[in-house]
Amino acid sequence: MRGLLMALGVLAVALSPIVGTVPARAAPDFDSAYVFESAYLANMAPGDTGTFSVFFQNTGALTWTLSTATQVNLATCRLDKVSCGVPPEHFSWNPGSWLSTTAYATQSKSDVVPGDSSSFFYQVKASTSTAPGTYRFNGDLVVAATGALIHPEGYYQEASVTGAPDQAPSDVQATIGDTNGVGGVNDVRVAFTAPARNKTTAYDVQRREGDCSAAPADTAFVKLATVTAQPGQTGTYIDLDRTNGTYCYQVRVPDPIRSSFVYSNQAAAVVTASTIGVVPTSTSAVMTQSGGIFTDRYYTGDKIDLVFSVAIKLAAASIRVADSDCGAPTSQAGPPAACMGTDSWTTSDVVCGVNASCVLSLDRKTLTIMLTAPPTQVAPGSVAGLQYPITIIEGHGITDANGTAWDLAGSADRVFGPVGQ
Ligand SMILES: [Ca+2]
Ligand SMILES: [Ca+2]
Repeated sequence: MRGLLMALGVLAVALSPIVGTVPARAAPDFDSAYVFESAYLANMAPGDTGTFSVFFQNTGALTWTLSTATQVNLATCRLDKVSCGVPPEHFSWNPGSWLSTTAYATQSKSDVVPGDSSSFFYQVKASTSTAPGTYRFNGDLVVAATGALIHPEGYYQEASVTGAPDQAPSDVQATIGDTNGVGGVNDVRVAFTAPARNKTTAYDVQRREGDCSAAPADTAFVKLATVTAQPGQTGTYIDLDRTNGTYCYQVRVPDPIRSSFVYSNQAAAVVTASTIGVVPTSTSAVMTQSGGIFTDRYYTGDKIDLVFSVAIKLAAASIRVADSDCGAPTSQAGPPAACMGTDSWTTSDVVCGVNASCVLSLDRKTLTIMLTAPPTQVAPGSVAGLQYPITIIEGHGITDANGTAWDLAGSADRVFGPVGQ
């Protein structure tokens, strides 16, 4: 036996140069070559999802065919690059779409003939609690049916997570008050809590005309101010002197990773009592008392109440009135009836402090005028005297706090008399 073994050993040595010259062995059934991969995922924020893809070429003899014994998977490997077909360290990044607990993905082409390539792609999701850092995902191709590694390459890709972005407030509220004593209840106070975990202390307060039906990024939102608020503290902004209307407020903070913003909830404010931009009109004109001297005409002792849409002030106030010599006006809004032929109105002036006492109510919205003497006639008209109903055709020295004149033509009621009307 010993001699024979020796002889075979000599034979083997003698034959080995000959073996080296035979043609290359045929390709193994399964083999692969790494081709390329997608870029690493950078600047992911907690909660973000990204996709990795990698291409491998089939350099073996068999076609890789899905759902058969020759299906090829991209198996998961641990960070040591050699422990494959086991759950990887970062399995928690599986958004639920990985092929299994031990494979990221299968071949994306159903058939990959020898020489052809296929991608393998899968998603990774950074949970909201992921700490900033770089996370590596290792893998290699395996025969799906057996888990056998085809040609270990040490494939990996990486995802980088930055710190959690700043959050927008979630408790924005808008309340209306009279902060500066100008223009009535028309100051909108926007208040919010700065999220406790934020790094930023700068919050943009935005306003949009109209209700809160718009998308946060709607360009109709305009920035009013950048409010400083420490984490966990309250930020406030007061939007002064709004005109009447509906407004939508929101707060945003920059999201530099996405070159964008994150937005708060929206809060609407409906301003109804502002006098800014409101033209004073009379909403009611009623004769409340007759002087008793005449029952058919406006005369000494008659008292009227004029109610205005906003608080008013008086400065050498007077009104000019026209009567109904040409017929009654068609509505309480006036004007006096048009005159036919030679008919004409009687017109007269009522001047506060001269032939009338003029008193404003506490809220300055009701003006009570009592004639202390006959109105001062301007034009005699067709019939002597000021026959009811009376229409106010001019007002002087009766304005809102800003000096805006009483809009007679736009008033709902400027006709009064007889008493009770
Ligand atoms: Ca105000
Ligand atoms: Ca008359």
